[in-house]
Amino acid sequence: MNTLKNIVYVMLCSLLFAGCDDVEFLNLKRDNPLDEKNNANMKDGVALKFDSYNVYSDNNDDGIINKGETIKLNICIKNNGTSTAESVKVNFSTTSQYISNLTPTTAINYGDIAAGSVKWYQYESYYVIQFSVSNSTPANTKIPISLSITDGNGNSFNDSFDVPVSATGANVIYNSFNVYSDNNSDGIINKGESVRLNVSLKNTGTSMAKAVKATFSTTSSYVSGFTPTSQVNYGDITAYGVKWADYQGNNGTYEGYAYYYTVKFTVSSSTPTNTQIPISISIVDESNNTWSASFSVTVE
Ligand SMILES: [Ca+2]
Ligand SMILES: [Ca+2]
Repeated sequence: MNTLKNIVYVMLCSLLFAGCDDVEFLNLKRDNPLDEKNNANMKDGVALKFDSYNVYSDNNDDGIINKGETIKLNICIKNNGTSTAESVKVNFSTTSQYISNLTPTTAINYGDIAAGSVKWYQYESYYVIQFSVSNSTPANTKIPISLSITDGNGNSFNDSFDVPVSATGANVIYNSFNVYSDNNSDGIINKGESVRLNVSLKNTGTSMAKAVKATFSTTSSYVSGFTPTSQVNYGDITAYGVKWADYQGNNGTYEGYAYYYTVKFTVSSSTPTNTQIPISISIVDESNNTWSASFSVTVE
């Protein structure tokens, strides 16, 4: 008899729990942000939150946030409530050590936001905040932006979102050199000559490299008087672009040809024929992106 009693007991329990959906007190409160139906934060029929952002401007104009850039963002706010949010104001801030000069620091007026609607500051292709990203920011760092939102009825809402800092899309490499001058003017590097070379760089990346500088050096024991040892300016190099060095405000080219020189050096008169002279290039842009390149010239 005990066995039968136990079976009946187990069946009754199963029926009770199978019907849990209908038992009010057993239902836990759901919070699924993906269905956008969570009104747990609704106050006076208003529920304000971050919706989306877009990059209005950045230094190299690729719409991607990179280290060393000054960024302007527009930010869209959503009212998930059932009533119009009146006189919405938003204050933006960040705790990121990689961000400086986030402005404005005062609350920004978004005006009224209708129920179920989104609203950009002013208009979508504009900006609401500006900040500088440190040029020491590691790639893939996420910058947290906090929003403190209020409405005209004194209700307040807090939200936040992350903006990613991506590695630069630029990639600068050595492209080519030409002999600008040599002693016997045959355009060939011979032993005992003082040689002046022009050197072009290429950006093989998909984004512009800004304010590129290159430092040239050689370890060859056959070379003396290698100058300059200081940085040479190349200016901005567009995606897929080739550039000769900049000289004193002009871009060092005329109808695509270099008309000045980048480096000069003297080749020892004891240099064996077919000696390779290696030249290293240390490249940096305004955001402290760095690239190493090299090429060699042959003494004939
Ligand atoms: Ca960028
Ligand atoms: Ca020569």
